Amino acid sequence: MAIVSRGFRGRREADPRLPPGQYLERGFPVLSAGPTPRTDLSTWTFSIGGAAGPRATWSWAELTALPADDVVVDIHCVTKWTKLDTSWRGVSLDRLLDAVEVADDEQYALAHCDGGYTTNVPLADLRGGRAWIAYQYDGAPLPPEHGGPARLLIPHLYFWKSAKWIRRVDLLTDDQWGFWEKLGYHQYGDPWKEQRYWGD
Ligand SMILES: Nc1nc2c(c(=O)[nH]1)N[C@H]1C(S)=C(S)[C@@H](COP(=O)(O)O)O[C@H]1N2
Ligand SMILES: [Mo]
Repeated sequence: MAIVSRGFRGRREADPRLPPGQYLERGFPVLSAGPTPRTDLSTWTFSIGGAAGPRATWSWAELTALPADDVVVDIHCVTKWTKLDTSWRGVSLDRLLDAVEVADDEQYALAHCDGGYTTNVPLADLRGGRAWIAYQYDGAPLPPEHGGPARLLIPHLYFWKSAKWIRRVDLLTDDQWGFWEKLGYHQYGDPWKEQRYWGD
């Protein structure tokens, strides 16, 4: 409207790709709850399993030999930064889940990482071309501080769900909360609904 000055309007104009409460970040902040673990690629494995143990395990060579996707996505951290058009290469969880038997009542997943970090996500959110085990960022091996050798990438949820240094995903019959979820972060974490903390 005419009474709104150009400067005021300029600051208030919302980028449609920015979820509520988020600001644009051009750098790539590092957020880690502990030290950066280092794992030898010759012994590194990634597994999908359940309460009774692993059902499928891939070595580094096996994982990186699988057909991979190149994805360009926006990422949203609960500390309010959003980074647009980040580019990754990784194996889709759809492909990896195809290799294991999943019981009908296993509707939850809990990701486990080197260093002990965990995060929970409904199994459905790992399917549908929405989640990857990512091992490249911007055309180069994923740097250790950003989760290399490999991390979970689930860009439609707040970035704490994108577990760095991922080693295992367990399929569970009940929703077991992960590291930040137990400390007050929302159990689901949809940035478009601003599900930051318990009760949001
Ligand atoms: N293993 C592990 N994964 C993690 C974290 C962590 O501390 N440990 N931090 C989470 C949080 S809160 C965010 S915002 C992103 C940060 O990823 P980045 O450091 O690559 O920006 O990683 C997520 N994954
Ligand atoms: Mo975060």
